[in-house]
Amino acid sequence: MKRILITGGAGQVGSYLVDRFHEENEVTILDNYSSPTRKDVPEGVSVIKADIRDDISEHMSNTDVIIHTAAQISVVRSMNEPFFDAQNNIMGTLNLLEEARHANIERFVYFSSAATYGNPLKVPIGETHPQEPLSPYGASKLAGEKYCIMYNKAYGLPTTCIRPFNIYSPRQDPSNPYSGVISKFIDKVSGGASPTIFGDGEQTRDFIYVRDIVDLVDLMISKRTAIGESFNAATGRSTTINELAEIIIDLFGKELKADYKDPLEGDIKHSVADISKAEKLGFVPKVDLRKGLETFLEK
Ligand code: UD2
Repeated sequence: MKRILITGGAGQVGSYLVDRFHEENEVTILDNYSSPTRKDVPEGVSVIKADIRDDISEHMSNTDVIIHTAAQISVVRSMNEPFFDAQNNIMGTLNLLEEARHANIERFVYFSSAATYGNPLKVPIGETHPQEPLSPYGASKLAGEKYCIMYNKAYGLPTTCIRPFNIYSPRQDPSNPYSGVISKFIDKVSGGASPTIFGDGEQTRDFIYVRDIVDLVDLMISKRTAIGESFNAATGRSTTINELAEIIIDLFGKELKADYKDPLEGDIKHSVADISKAEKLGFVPKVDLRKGLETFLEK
């Protein structure tokens, strides 16, 4: 039984972490509820309605583990509002690290992003691949990661960082313009409309179901070897956008053809992770794409 504080606990990833951990642990959500994915709170879970930049020192003495998922998550918004992005993702993270430094924290798990790699020089992308972000979002996530690793080296805070690739879950909101391709395709196809593919559809991504992300976080909390390290969170399998569209159309039993549009400017062609470092920690991605997508039908 640990006392776990989950920042962004009302969000897409945070809410699944709450679900996983709350039965056997004492879980507290810290969220400003600016864009909650889930508004209701599971029984027994406490809520601190606050921003990650607020003074939350009074709560630190009751915390063993911090899982920091709260962030400004939109690449597009970061391009238009880089200060807003940095205030949330850099200053918010630094605030939490400072609070944690003065408390007796067993583990601080930071959600970084595959966006920190920028345009891959080669695939699969291992953790030692250069991190040359192409957006303020990628830069702020990288800054947060650097602070976390530095806090481990300089202050001995037991930090560990996760770099998720393309996460999907039925809780991703398709009406959010910043949502990923899977929620957009599902939204269209389930309503009988053709999915829109940008470019020739031969670009690839490494899609990871949110429950596999939760499994990796669990390992990062329990394994001492995770401290001071960063881990790719992905499946190591690449899927083309054409394949994705086919699977979703098939799953919903529709007779549809994708609608092709011009490629998006700056779109990354191929992205797939080398997950051997996470595998050494004991990570095994369990949900294949089709199985993960089937959970959208149960929604
Ligand atoms: C993901 C992240 C982004 C950033 C980036 C780093 C999401 C939603 N976005 O961008 O935040 O971390 O990785 O590399 O997780 N596409 C279509 N039709 C659509 C929507 C998308 O063809 O209706 C294509 C799009 O052109 C791209 C692929 O699908 O090639 C994936 O798009 P995405 O927006 O889900 O994610 P990505 O990898 O571009």
